[in-house]
Amino acid sequence: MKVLVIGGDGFCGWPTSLHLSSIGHEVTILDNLSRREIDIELEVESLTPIRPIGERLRVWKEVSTNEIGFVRLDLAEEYDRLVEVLGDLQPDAVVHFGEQRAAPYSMRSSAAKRYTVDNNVRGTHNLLCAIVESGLDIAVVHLGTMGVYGYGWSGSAPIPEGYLSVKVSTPEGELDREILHPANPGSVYHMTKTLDQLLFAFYAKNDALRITDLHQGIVWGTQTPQTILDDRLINRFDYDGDYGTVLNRFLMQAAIGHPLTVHGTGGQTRAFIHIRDTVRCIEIALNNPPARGEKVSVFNQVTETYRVSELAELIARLTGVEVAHLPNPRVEAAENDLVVSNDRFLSLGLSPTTLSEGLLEESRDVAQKYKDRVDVSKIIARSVWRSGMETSPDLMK
Ligand code: NAD
Ligand code: USQ
Repeated sequence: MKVLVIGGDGFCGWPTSLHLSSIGHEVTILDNLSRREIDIELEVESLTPIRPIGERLRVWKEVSTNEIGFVRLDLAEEYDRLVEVLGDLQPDAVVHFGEQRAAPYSMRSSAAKRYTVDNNVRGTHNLLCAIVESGLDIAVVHLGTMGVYGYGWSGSAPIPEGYLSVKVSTPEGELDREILHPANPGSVYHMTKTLDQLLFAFYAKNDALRITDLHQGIVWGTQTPQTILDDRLINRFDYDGDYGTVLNRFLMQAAIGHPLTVHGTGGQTRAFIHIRDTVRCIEIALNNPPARGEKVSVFNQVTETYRVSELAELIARLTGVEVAHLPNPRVEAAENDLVVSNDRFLSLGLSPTTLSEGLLEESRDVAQKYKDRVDVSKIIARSVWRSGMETSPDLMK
């Protein structure tokens, strides 16, 4: 299959591109390298020393003999070139990772909020519009987020995969309906993913585009069987307060003896997935696209759920590092339960990589190896989400 991987230089996109290339797909990466520019803006670098994209691709060719193409293009800004690229490459599928993906970054300033909306919503719309203009039958696999559902909305009922069955009372009796699960984003970033969902629903209905939306949990880990083949293929590892996600941050903090930065009581429950399972899920999604004319196919791309405090206790027990309870800079419920249905990937053969202590050690070793690269001043999250107005806790559910 010919696959265009948008955002293929990023944390999920790079290992996915290598995985797809290693199993015989013809891969081209499209990326504007904005994530590398944001590192410069934030004056922080990936904990792991990632190589320039050209070198990454040369090394992959040396190691695997497979070639991956590269197009530097801004999905949100360069519509006409995008149409040309689709026409030239004629891909069978596009995997869309190309968005600003950090919730704290999206909340740090008005400029960051506006950039996140402009970049993410325009980018997704440009892609859908360009596919229609190309006249090609290109399947889309998009990386969405568990955060579109909100947390704890449905109590102990599992969050379904995208759609909710509801009963509508009418004077003639009850109607059975299936609706998109209500959206309840917790940040401007998460809000852009809920807007993406509407764009997908419209283009599936109006133009019969074949679209899969993967509602992914928090990704942890660093290496996959391909990125580990050569140091120059190493994946990125974000640890700073804006881009670092909770489990990888805790692993890095443990490696340097920094108290684990739990926000509040750590009562927030979130869904997780290892990067090795992310790449496998994309492969499964590519192999199982919806048919033309079908509704958007939604998968919950998660393997486990944990409370933040549980993760901190586990890592503290393994490493002896202290746990710090910091004031929560975010506007989020102090505690929530989370039960998620992930039957679709399991039924298609995903065998989940659970958070066994062995894998935690592997990630801890990466953090240990590169700990001299840590800038300690970048660890604490500085993006404060509160505008001073108190909201009702009920709105957080
Ligand atoms: P990342 O920031 O590491 O990678 C995103 C890539 O997209 C970067 O290389 C960036 O340069 C590129 N990009 C951004 N805007 C672009 C544009 N306008 N044109 C072209 N390229 C552009 O992020 P990631 O962690 O790899 O996440 C990838 C996707 O998966 C995102 O959409 C994110 O929302 C989703 N996701 C990530 C996680 C996670 O824990 N990392 C969890 C759930 C969902
Ligand atoms: N948290 C801490 N301490 C930290 C960092 C985070 O207690 O040092 C807490 C946060 O307050 C939050 C939880 O951990 O309650 C998760 O935070 P996170 O930064 O790991 O994850 P989040 O902001 O939700 O975003 C990440 C990715 C995003 C993806 C999302 C999946 O950056 O791209 O969409 O995970 S999900 O959370 O399932 O929506």
